[in-house]
Amino acid sequence: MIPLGSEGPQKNDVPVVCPSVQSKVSRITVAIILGGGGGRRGNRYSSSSSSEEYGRPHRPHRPPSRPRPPSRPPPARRCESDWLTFNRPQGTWCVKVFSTGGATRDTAEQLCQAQGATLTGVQDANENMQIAADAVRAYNLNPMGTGDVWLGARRKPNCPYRTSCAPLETFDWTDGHTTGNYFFWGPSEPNGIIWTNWGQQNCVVQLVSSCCPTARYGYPHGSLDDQHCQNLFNLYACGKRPS
Ligand SMILES: [Ca+2]
Repeated sequence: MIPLGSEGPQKNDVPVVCPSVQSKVSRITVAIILGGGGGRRGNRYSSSSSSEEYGRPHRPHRPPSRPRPPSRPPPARRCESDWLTFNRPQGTWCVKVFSTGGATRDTAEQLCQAQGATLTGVQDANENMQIAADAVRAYNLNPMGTGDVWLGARRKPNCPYRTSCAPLETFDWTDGHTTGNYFFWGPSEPNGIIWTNWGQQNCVVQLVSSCCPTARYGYPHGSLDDQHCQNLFNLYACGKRPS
């Protein structure tokens, strides 16, 4: 019999032990394996030498490592309290309608940019009606004008005339955030009226009424109209990501 541990087994050596010792060693070996080893993993000698054999205290078994809980995502940024909050698939979007003394589409865009925003697009029907309601709020603060609200849209270059493209394919949203082609056009819009000096109606307004289900031209409250970008209107809708 080779005393256990008297000389470390060499590679390919098979230790010879008596059955009783072998049984005890086997139990210890199993316990070590089941307990995770508690020592140097990969040491081929660790299972054949026993601390019990030599009276050394057991090294405490290291508890199995627990999976770390997933890290919490950063808290969602919120829109300012007086801006509408839209939870779009592509992220949160904040919108507010403002009133001014009369602005072209480009001037309205500059007014939005002065607030870190841009003229907003409309993602869906819910947004469309919430923006219309906010436009009525803004209108009631300064009740004058026609109830036209500048939005962020441009006629596609390949759709210069009314018959060039289908109504839902005629304009692009310009805010860099709105996706899709939800355009709640008024009847017969976008009609692409061409004026000699102003050219095509390359921009878009939303028509709102502070009193009635119908707005200008008898169009439904909240419906859209293509307009000449040079026109002057009092309302404009800004959009931005939360800051
Ligand atoms: Ca029009």
